[in-house]
Amino acid sequence: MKFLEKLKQAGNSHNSLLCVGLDPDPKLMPVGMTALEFNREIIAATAPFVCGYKINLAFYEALGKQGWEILSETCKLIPPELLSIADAKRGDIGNTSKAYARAVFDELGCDGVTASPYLGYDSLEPFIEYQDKGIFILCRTSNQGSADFQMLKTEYLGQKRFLYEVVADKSLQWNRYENIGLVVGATQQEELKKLRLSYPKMPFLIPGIGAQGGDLKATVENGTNQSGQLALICASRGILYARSGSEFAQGAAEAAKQMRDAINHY
Ligand code: U5P
Repeated sequence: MKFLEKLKQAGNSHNSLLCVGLDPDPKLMPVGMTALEFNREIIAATAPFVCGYKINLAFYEALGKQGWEILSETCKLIPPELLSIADAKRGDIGNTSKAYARAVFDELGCDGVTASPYLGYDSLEPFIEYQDKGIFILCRTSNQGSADFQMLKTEYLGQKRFLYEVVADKSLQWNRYENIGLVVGATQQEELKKLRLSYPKMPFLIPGIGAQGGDLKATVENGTNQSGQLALICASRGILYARSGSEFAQGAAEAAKQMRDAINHY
């Protein structure tokens, strides 16, 4: 199935644009619980309210040698009708990117990946060649330091453009299989609005809701297309750790339902 079709189907399955970030942090999880047990309960509690899960590989690498096993088992727990996006921010010389692509798509079986544009087209091509998978290119990220490079003005096709605008334009040029999307932070509303107007057919992965304080209403208004689609609105800590201790799963379910309903309301 083509990635855009899968995205649409996943959104329709629970009438949701919410994507929960599975970022298990031993400092915030209930004491004595493994990351896999935590993820299992989070997925069971939140699945009815989401279109998918975004799995940041950093939290699994940080678990040491069990990390990959937990990551791989977590991917298998995600219901097949929902999306699994590996937030890996990959990108290296072509030959190395081929190995990165095999890892996230063949080994983990994820539906999508995040990738950095910094090394250029040949660093992304191995991912793009998986025509049914989604590649979300970092365009205007949610963190404060994102302005250091992304907001630099540069000469592009005879005009002064911000670097993030060049990234978006190149991403569109590379989108011959319609499997490329952009990462745009929920803390960057002005750029989110501009990008949506310029790229009405591209999916956007939008992190920064919840702990980072992104504005949910503005995110829906600026980030979705005219039919209210093509946005994956992401929250991790705001859902995973909405309540502490033994009530974490119930807290996550409530937070996810509330966010899904608010998105649909807006
Ligand atoms: N993420 C961002 N901003 C970006 C790209 C990715 O926050 O521009 C990722 C983080 O690495 C983390 C998640 O995995 O999205 C946000 O987590 P939280 O702030 O909702 O807890």
